[in-house]
Order: sequence, then C-alpha cells, then structure tokens
Amino acid sequence: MTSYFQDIAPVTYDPQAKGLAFRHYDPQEMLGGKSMQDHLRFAVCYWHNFVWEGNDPFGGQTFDRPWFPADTMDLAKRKADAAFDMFKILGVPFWCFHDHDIRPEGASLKESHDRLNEMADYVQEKMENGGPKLLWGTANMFSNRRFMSGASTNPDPDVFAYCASTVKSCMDVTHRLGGENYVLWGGREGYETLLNTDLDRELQQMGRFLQMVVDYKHKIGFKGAILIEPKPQEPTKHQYDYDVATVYGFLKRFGLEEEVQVNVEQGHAILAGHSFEHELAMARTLGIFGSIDMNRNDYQSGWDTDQFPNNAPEAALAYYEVLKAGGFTTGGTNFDAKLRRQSLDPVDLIAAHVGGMDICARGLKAAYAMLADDALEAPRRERYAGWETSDHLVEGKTLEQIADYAESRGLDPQPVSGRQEILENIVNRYV
Ligand code: XLS
Ligand code: NI
Ligand code: NI
Repeated sequence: MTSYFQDIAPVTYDPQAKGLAFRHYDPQEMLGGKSMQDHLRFAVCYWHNFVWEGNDPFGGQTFDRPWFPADTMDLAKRKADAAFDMFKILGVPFWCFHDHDIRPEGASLKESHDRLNEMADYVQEKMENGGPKLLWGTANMFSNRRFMSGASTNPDPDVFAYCASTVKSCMDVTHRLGGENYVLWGGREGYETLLNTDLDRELQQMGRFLQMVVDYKHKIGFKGAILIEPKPQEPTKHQYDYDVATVYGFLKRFGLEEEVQVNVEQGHAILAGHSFEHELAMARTLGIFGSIDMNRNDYQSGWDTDQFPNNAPEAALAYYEVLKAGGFTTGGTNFDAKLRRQSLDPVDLIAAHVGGMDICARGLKAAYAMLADDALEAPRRERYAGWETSDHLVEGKTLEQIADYAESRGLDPQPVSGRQEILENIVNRYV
C-alpha cells in the first residue's frame, strides 16, 4: 500500500535547501559533548496528528484521513502505518500516545485492554524495525462521557476503579514498549462548581490514586519517571494541577515529591498566567523537572490552542532553563501540537514539525551559547555577590541578632539597578 505521505522523502539537515529541510536542526551537531539529537530528544504525539479530525467549537471534521473514523482494528492499523511513516520521514527519536489514540474502544473494559495489547504488538514491531522509541505513554480519561465528572476524582467510586484498571493496562503497555516515562495529565481532575463538589474528598482520592500508581510502577519494575502535567483550566474551570508550584504542594502533601516529576507544557504555563521559563525554573528549583510539551498558546485567544512553536527567543529562554536543570534525563521535547484546521494536506503535518524542530534547535543553540559565555550568569552572580560574604549573617542567627546587626551599624542600603534592558539586549545578541 502506498504511504499516506506518498513520495515525501526523509527530511535532512540542509541549510541551503529550497524545499523541506532542517535549516538549524542538525541531529549530529555537538554542543558540549552531546549531540543536538540527545539534547532535544524530540517526540511526536499521536493524538493531534492522527486522531484529531480538525473540529472546533463551531464546526466538525475538516481533515480527510484515510483511516478515519479508525473505529475498527484494521483502520487503527492503517493509522499506525501512517504514523510510523511520518516518524521515519522526520527522523524523530521518540513518540508518545494515549491508549485511546492507538486502539478503538472495545465493547467492554476487557475488550479495550485486549485491543490495546494487540495494537501494542503491532507498533512494537515497527519500533523494533527502525522506528522511534517511546518517550511516554498515558491514558485518556477525559474524552469518553463516563469521565465527565472526573477520573480518580469522580464522585462515583466505580469510575475510580475503572480508571485504576485503565491506568494499570496503560502502564503495562508503556513498560512493555520500553517507555521512558508515564504521564498523568489531570484532564477532568477539577470541577465546574463548588455547589456540587466535595473538594476535600476529591483531593484525597487524587492523592490516593497517585500513590497507587507509584506503588505499581515499583511493583512492575518500571524504571521510567512518573510525570504530572500541570494545567490551570480547560476542560474544567478549576483544575487541581494548576501549575508547577501547586503540583509540588500536592506531591508534598501525599509524600510523593521524590517519586513524581512534572511534564511542563508551554501553552499551559501561559494559561496559568506564567511564562514557560517561569514554570521550568520553578520545576528545576523544586527538583521536579522532568519533560516538556513544546506547544504554544495564542496569546490573545485564551485557550489551549496547541500551536507549533515559532518563536526562537521564547524557545531560547525555555531551553536555557532545561540546560540549567542539567538537561533531559528520561524526559524530552514532545510536540503536543496540532495543525490549524485549514492545513489539510499530509505535507502540512511534516512541515509543521520541521519548523517546530528548527525553532527548538535555534533556541537550544542560543541557550547553550549564553550559558557557555556566562552571559547571564555572570551579571546574576554579581547581583547577589553581597550574599557570598554574608551567609554568616543568617546561619543560626535569630531575628533579634540580625536586627541588632542592622541597628548597630546604622545600615542604610542603597538601591542598585536591576539592568533588565541591558540583560534583554544580551539575550537578543544570541537569538
Ligand atoms: C492537554 C494535554 C494533553 C496531555 C496528554 O491539554 O496537553 O494533551 O499532554 O494527556
Ligand atoms: Ni495541553
Ligand atoms: Ni500536553
């Protein structure tokens, strides 16, 4: 059967090319003893590329993919063929999926699991024959109407149990496919109105569920990381995993801060009123940095538009934080991004990723150079230099002792410029 992508050739690095090519992403280029491929660890998501039909709140399907509606195993396999063809054309080292993306739902829970296992066999063969590795697996516990009032936070204990079974089967498959992480995005773990919500109970349920997931991970010997993906709202009005700091507080409360990390998405950071680099810096500082979803939001529209990245200065500041965190270990750069609904052609899927990968490469290179030149760290150190000789001031001291220090010396601190514009000019030299 001819490929959905017909005669689109594998994309290569060629800065002079007229057509489809990487102009900045050279997978083999070394940055400090590590190739760009290993720094960036690109992953392509299955859902937006091969499942989403192009609908928006005012209109239905715009895409016409030969595997739609993918409600039979034959069509699901056809979809997998196209997906792995695309992974090969892009040369990405990783992919990501939800259970629901790769298998049609069965008539029973058991049939759904059987189908998931059969599809896992099918993709496993492709992965072993030169396909990409699995960055992460996850379960879709937000699309079907049974999850409308939440997954683990559902008022109905049967839904909680259904979710336990779903996550178990999905972790098993992720483990079997050699997945490097397992992600939990709290799709409908939140609420619309307090009038019908037992907030206290729902948070307890969510904490208990996560503890069970962590226990199960150890039981099956899954070596990857468990990642929570924060998001402040959408689909529910109030999502419990609001942002990185909120997730950290939640993990601490349930004793899981050493066990679980975060998958930070640029668009979710924006929805939370933060910048991407803020969320990444917070994750690094709290010791829970794991992985990123590199898809941006439109700054005007106020919902999760999941667009491909196209802003090199923003990517530079994001990778700056990734590098400061020591780079990815099990994590990577996942494009949880979708086309605009008028971008109908197979080549649009390829071009979108090529452009996104190039933006990330530009960002990474700029970030690497800024760090190598000490361009931002030197002025930052200078700003805090006073503390290098003042730690004795706070170590083991009381508030009265420090007050005495200030008063006896008649301290009168003088303001010093924060130099924001000068620092912004420095960043601009690198991007
Ligand atoms: C939705 C999330 C979702 C997760 C995986 O906004 O970004 O796509 O990444 O469930
Ligand atoms: Ni998202
Ligand atoms: Ni995401």
